[in-house]
Order: sequence, then structure tokens, then C-alpha cells
Amino acid sequence: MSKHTVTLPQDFILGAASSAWQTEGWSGKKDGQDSYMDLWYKNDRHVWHDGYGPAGATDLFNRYEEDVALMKQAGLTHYRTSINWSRFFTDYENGVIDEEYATYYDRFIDAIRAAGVEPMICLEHYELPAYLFETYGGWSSKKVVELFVLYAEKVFARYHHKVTRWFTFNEPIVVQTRVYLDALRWPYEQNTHTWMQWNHHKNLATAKVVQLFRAKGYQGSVGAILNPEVTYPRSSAAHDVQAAERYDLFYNRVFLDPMVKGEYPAELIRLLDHHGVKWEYTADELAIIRENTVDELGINLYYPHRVKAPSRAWNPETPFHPAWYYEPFELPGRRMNKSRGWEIYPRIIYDMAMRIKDEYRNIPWFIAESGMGIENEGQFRNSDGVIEDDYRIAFIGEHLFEALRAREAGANCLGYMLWAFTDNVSPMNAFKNRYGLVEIDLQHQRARRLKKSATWYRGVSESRSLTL
Ligand code: BGP
Repeated sequence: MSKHTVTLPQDFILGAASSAWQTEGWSGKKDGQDSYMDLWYKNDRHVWHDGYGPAGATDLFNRYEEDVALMKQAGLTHYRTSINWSRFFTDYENGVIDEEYATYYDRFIDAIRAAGVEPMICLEHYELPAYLFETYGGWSSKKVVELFVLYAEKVFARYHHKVTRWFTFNEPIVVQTRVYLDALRWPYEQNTHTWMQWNHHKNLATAKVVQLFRAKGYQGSVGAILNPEVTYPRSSAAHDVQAAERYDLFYNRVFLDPMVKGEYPAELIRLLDHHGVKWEYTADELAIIRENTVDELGINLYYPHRVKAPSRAWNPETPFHPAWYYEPFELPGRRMNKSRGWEIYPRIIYDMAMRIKDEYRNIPWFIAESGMGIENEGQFRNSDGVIEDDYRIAFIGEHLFEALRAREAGANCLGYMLWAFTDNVSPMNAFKNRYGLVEIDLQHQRARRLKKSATWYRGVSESRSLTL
């Protein structure tokens, strides 16, 4: 195939993402400062990988200066991470800041900015305080919505002059789906009512934080990082198309619509009622959601979702699950990332871009995560000790190309962020699959080493051109 080169617009974001709990480690963490993820890892030892997990993570808390220097070497224009809600306070109910943790954060943000990289901050990347989970049932409670707004208020007051792009949640649907729909995570309880209540309270919390930010008159924007899955039906037959539409309704539009259009899809409400799913909401809450839609979106896009009509009837005596309406479908001959079990299909980026353009008022958005988790990357190390991750370079190139193509076609796509900047802790498998531009060598005191992809990324960032 002949090579061709495409140009990146000067203002196009070329960044990388991570989160607090997946990188910082537990040094300096005080009793009572566990997050929901810490709680889960403490209750399920099997998710640790060879004894490694969030306790040590990448030890960012102690090594952020080193990592910021590497951000420059990898050519990042932007870096996205979260602040850890569970560690930001010593008293969540009264908003008493943990000065030791906040000082670490002050310095980390200052260092990122001093390196000429723009920080983008998410208020929650699964770091719901375990105390609020245990005391109030987490996002089941309206009290937690209030406490999240208090947290946002304190964070904005401290950092609004240093950070201008804020996001409420990363993938707000994930925790309650794993816990209350699929009962895959501790405490393994299937409860569709609770699932929908969490969804609603996260939508409400986002709207309230947007309202607060605007009322204070801060410069900048508030958005959310969502993970709508580009969903393709097996065929154009009506029953397969309906399966894809229902999937889209329950997992994608349940956040996209309220956050961008200000309301839940009527069809979603109808189906929830039909299945007796009870969730509490008031007219006032719906009005807050309507009047405070987000400024921009980050979208995490990893793989396509393919579905077909369900092949069996579900037992109506069991709690309703959206999977009553669809079944997964594996495309014959699909390209796979075998380590993670995810299909590779770069076209998802273009298709999502066109959907946002046509159905979601062409709101500004960027790819907030895209990436490739690979097992045993050490096998690709060359004689200089560098991991030659050509598969990652090809993956980024193909996905970035789709983003640039969409932008040419009128999409308001602001940029591309790789997951992840460094290798880090994955929710389901700790350090098994490696995602980073930068290797974390666990066997050698977590030494940092740029992978081949990092040098390549810097080349793309500096030359503003991509050759495929
Ligand atoms: C996203 C999350 C990240 C990250 C990534 C990779 O859903 O926002 O936190 O972990 O997925 O997935 P995994 O770690 O499960 O391989």
C-alpha cells in the first residue's frame, strides 16, 4: 500500500489520559480515605496481578515530576487525569480538605503547566469515597449528589485559575452497570432500580456542577467523559435493528441525551416504566438537567459493539435487565486485540463523530480515550531495552486518521487522547494489560521507559503530520 500523509490542525489536541486511582498509589493515604475501587480491590484479591494493584499503582504520588518530564518527551499537548475525591477530604460531609493530598495536587498541576502541557481534570474516575458508598449506598442517595457539588465547589475554588477544562465523571455508567446490572463486582447484587437511580443522580450531579461553575463566573468549560458504544446491528432486519436501538437507549442515550439535549429519551422512560423499574426523580430535578447541559464532551472509544436480536425469552420473574433486548454478535473475520478480547475497528471514530454532528448539536468533543492493552509487552523489548510497540503505533495511526477524516467532514472533533500515558492499573486486571506510551517496569522499582510509540507520538505532535 502506498503511504500517504495527513495534516493535523495546529490546535488539534494530541494528548494522553489516566486517572488518579490507577496511578497515584496509596502512599500518604489516610485511614478512611478508600475509594469504591480500593474497597473492591480489598474485597477481591483475585483482581490483583502478581500481587500488584492500586496500592503501589505507578507511585505517581511520589514520582509525578519524573512523569511530567516524560509528558514533554512524548510530545503531549494535553494531559487528562482525575482528582481523587476519596483523598481530597478528611471529612466528606463538611468538605474539610486534606492539605497533604491537595498540596501534592497543587504541585502536580503546576508542574504540568510549567511543562507547557494543558491539564484537563475529571472530578470522578470511579473514586467515589468508600465511606459514602457504605454510609449512603453511594449514588443511590441524593445526599451524595449534594456532597459531590460541595466537592466540586472546593476543587473549583482552589484550581479555577490553573485549570479551565473540567469534567464531572469518567464513564459514569460503568460502576453501577458492573455492580448492579451484571453483578460482576463487589457486593454482587443485581438491582435494576439502583442502577437507574445511580444513572439519574450522576446526570443530576453533572447539571448541578455545570450550574455552580456558571454561577461563580469561572472561565472555562464543564463537560463529562462518556463511553457511548458505537452499536451496529447484525443485519438490517427490523429485529436486529431494534436490538441495536434498545442497546443504544439503555447504555448510550441514558447519559448522552440528558447531558447534551437536557432530557431523557421518552422511549427510555416508557420502557423503564413498562418493566417496573422504579427510580425517584422530581420535576425540579428534570428542570435542572434541562437548563444546565454540558459545554463539551470527551468520548472514550475502544471497540465497536455489535448486537443481534435475542435468541431466547427472558424469565419475567427475574429483575429486568436491558439484555432482554439484545445479544452480542461477533462479526466473522473481525480484527481482534486478543489480549483484551476487543475488536479493532477504527471506523467507530468517524461514525461517532457523524452522529454527534447530526444528532447532538455538533457539540465540541474529543476522543478522551482510545488505546490498546497488551499482555507481556516485555517480549517486544529490543537490545537497547526499548519496547517496540509497532502494533500500538499502527493502532493510534489508524484511529487518529479517522478523527482527522471526520473533522474534514465537519465534525467538531477537537483532538485525540491515548489511553494511557503510562502503564497503569486496569479495573479488571491490574497490570496485566499494558496501555502506556511509557513503560512502568514493576520488577525494577517501577522504572519509567519511553516505548517506541512515545517517540513516534512526539514526532506526530511536533510535525503536525501523520503518515500512514
Ligand atoms: C476505560 C476506563 C479506564 C481504563 C480503560 C481500559 O473504560 O476509563 O479507566 O482502564 O477503560 O480498560 P481496561 O483497563 O479494563 O483494560
